[in-house]
Amino acid sequence: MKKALITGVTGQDGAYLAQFLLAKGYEVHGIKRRSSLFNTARIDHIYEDPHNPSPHFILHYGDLTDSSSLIHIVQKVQPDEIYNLGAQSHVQVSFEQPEYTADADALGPLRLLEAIRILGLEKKTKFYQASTSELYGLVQEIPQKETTPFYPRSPYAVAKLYAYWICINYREAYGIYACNGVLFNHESPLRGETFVTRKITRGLARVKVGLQQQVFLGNLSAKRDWGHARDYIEMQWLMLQQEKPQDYVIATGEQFSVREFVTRCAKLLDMGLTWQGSGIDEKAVDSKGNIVVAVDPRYFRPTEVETLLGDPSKAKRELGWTPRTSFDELVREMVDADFKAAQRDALVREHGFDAYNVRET
Ligand code: NDP
Ligand code: GDR
Repeated sequence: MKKALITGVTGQDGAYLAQFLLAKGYEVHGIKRRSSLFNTARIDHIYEDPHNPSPHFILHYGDLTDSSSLIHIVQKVQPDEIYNLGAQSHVQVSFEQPEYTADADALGPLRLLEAIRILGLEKKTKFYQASTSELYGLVQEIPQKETTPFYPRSPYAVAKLYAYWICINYREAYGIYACNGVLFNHESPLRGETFVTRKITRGLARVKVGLQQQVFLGNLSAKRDWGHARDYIEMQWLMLQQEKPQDYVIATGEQFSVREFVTRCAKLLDMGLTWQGSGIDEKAVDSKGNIVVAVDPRYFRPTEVETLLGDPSKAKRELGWTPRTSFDELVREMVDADFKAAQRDALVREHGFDAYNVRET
């Protein structure tokens, strides 16, 4: 039985990947952080009681900023594959916490690669690094592919640039099977609530059921290449099943603006929104004249990534990978999930049980 170790197992991709690897017959180990509240909601459905005599899914406390915890876990697990998905993954937050972001996102992967080396696992343990389209930042070529030059535009992206190169350096210097997946934005109903797609699907669903009145957004003109997380984690696994380690761009090859994402969601929710104004006065208004979506400059970034569009042809050519979920299907799945959640929250509020659990974004 193969053993996989996933950092960031409590996050969006970690949850999908853990379930995928369990279905493939892996023994899956995940690293979770200590938190004052339960932080395992995304993996509760695959949780196994630690009293189980032969568990397939095992969680360990650890942190990417804490070398000793990582070395202990890698030593104990002796994984065949490590998927480094853990990160302070919010671009805007990285401007507020640049040093912590560098510690977790740049030095975290270095600590894991060093753990492999210190424990003499260079020939046993394969390593996947969650690299990102944010590396392209101020784009130098359209669409972006494996050979496109990088121009990172945030502390997050600069930290991920270090991670990208340290992964390649350890591959070349020590013969570790280490790969970068340069993944473009991928979303799902499990997406964190403060990333723009989920903020929109959740926010509009809550407006629809009367739980809130407005959604405030930043740059409506930003364009992204949005895919489904479920499709992208399969590629993370495929990258570690090849003869030689290589880096791949994973994307859909299609892009849409934030404004278009709002329009599609509003249509699915039958909200009849129309756009008015421009710049920071742009808004989406319903048929009664209520402002449902407005711009709040607090969500503008000091340096923005205006447009990203990936070219996944290398992944298609060499690994036979193509995304399965269309943009429309992705939007529908997210809207449906958030509408259901909003209806549940509205019911909870109606019955007076909302003191703690039902909050506005
Ligand atoms: P999430 O933000 O949903 O998950 C991040 C995970 O990392 C969480 O489990 C979080 O734990 C954990 N984490 C954060 N800081 C630490 C730390 N110091 N030590 C250990 N664990 C930590 O991200 P996604 O699942 O969306 O993304 C997975 C990876 O892929 C990230 O590295 C991200 O940067 C990268 N990426 C994501 C893309 C996307 O569009 N989703 C695109 C390209 C790259 P907790 O739950 O406790 O917060
Ligand atoms: P991104 O995702 O920065 O691409 O990073 P995010 O959804 O945060 O932003 C996408 C674009 O939307 C614009 N935007 C807003 N963003 C947020 N979060 N909130 C808003 O209110 C808002 N309004 C407009 C942003 O300015 C941006 O242009 C994600 C993360 O998952 C990274 O970890 C990952 O590496 C990249 O995708 C690829």
